[in-house]
Amino acid sequence: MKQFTSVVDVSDIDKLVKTALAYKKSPYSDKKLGENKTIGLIFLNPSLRTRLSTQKAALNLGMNVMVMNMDKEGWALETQDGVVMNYTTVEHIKEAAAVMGQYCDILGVRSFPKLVDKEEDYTEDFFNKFIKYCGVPVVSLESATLHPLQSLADTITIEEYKNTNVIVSKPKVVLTWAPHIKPLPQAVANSFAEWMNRAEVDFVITHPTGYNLAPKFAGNAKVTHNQNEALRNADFVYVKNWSCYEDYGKILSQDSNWMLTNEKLKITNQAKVMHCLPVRRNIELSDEILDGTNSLVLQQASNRVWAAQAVLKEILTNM
Ligand code: AN0
Ligand code: CP
Repeated sequence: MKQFTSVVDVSDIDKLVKTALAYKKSPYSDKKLGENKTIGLIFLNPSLRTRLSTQKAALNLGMNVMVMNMDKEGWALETQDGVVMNYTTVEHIKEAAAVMGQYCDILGVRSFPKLVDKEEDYTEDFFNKFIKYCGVPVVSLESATLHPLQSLADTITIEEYKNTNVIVSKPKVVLTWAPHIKPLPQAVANSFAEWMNRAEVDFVITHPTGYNLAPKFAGNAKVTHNQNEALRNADFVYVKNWSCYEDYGKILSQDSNWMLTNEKLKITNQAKVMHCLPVRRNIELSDEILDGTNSLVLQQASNRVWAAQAVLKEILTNM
């Protein structure tokens, strides 16, 4: 693997999942692989899980790790070409990314969408420029439109918890929109859809009208605006808020009826409930679900380490 920005960069998803599960059993089996190699983790937005799990994964492989909170500690970055930089930006991404590439063998980058200009976000303008100018392999720590390390961890979690007794039928996986008070990126939902569309699952997306995901990520998933219909016999329910893709970055609904409760879970096949975290309790997901036995949110967060370790292994062995 030369970079990890989308499922499209992965040639063999099953192999990557198996590598991750092997690291879960034996975290230090490749502790020499990353010796004398440095990864830089560059954050333009906040993070808890991505920062710590990717750092831990790199340390397990014997890598040196540098973390930079670019938004708080770096110079304000310019990304447009040909501008006269006489306003707030201090340094151009051309120099900044190239300099980071001098210090690091691999760079991880997190940069959320601005949710203002759909075209700018969906062409991954920032990420593509960063990749072009840094000159080393890049791992997405969540870009404007995708969060592949999260989706790999989610895929691993579903693999671990799916009912292997039912060989004949595929697990039913439902991605349900949930309410939120702020306009959030579509990245987690886009990415989950991108991975589930390639998995051996029956995949359904449910959301209020107006919340369609970009067709290139929703793919051939079944889409319904009837949450109950989607939840019927579900084995996994993935809960996530996203802001509108069509009416870009807008909030059209805050309908609390979309929040998952134990009552709603009754129509499922005792579904496991997933969320990438951070989650706003009793807005996106009820206390009773998060504190109950159906929740897999901690297992997902735990699998972020093994997901990142498998990805870094693939990149290190192809350098
Ligand atoms: C971010 C999002 O929805 O993309 C990060 C999730 C991993 N969440 C928030 O901004 C709350
Ligand atoms: N799920 C996830 O990526 O969490 P952080 O934003 O805390 O990294």
